[in-house]
Amino acid sequence: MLRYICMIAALVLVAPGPLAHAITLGQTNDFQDGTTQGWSGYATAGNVSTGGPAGVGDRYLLLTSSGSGLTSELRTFSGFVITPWGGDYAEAGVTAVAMDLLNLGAIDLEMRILVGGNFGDWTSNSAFTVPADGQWHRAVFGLTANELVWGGDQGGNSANLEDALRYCGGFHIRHQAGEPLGWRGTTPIASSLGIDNVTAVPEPVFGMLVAGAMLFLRRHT
Ligand SMILES: [Ca+2]
Repeated sequence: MLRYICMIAALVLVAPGPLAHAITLGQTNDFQDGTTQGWSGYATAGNVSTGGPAGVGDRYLLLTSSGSGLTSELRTFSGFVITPWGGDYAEAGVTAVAMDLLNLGAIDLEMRILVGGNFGDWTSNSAFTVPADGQWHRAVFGLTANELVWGGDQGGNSANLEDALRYCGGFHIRHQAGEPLGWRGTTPIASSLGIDNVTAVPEPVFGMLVAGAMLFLRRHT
């Protein structure tokens, strides 16, 4: 029996799961398949059939939190090992993650992302405020050293952003008020949040540089 367990363990260790599901530039979760597309945890997650940013028939992910217990936070994550939001952000050229957010609660939400893994947790330095106005808002969360700060709560691991982005094991989207906190930092709240079109993108400045370079090449070739 032990031999079979070892064989299975060896297969798991060499399986190309993380690579097969690693992040790629441009990947999007639009929730049009009627599922939560792998997002779960901390809040009740469901798929709403209509009312996304594009209106009728545009599905989206709905998080509902109670403020206590297992659903205390407006927070969801895609992780840990086999996830399309894990892997090597640097190699993929992903420098930001954009998404549409809808606050269905009574108070404004302070949204951040958190990149977690064996190299510490990095979270948005500044929160993106989603007003309690029942409208969709487009947020872009940068992944550069100016935009992420170390959570500092993964005891024993190094605060190395470069490594964290090369070996991301879990990607979180959450309401976290006040100063930026790590994985264990929580902001309990009873509220609801819609999420749609979560997209891995280059930051606008990078996109402008690429567009400028293409224009230059067109004019000079
Ligand atoms: Ca959608």
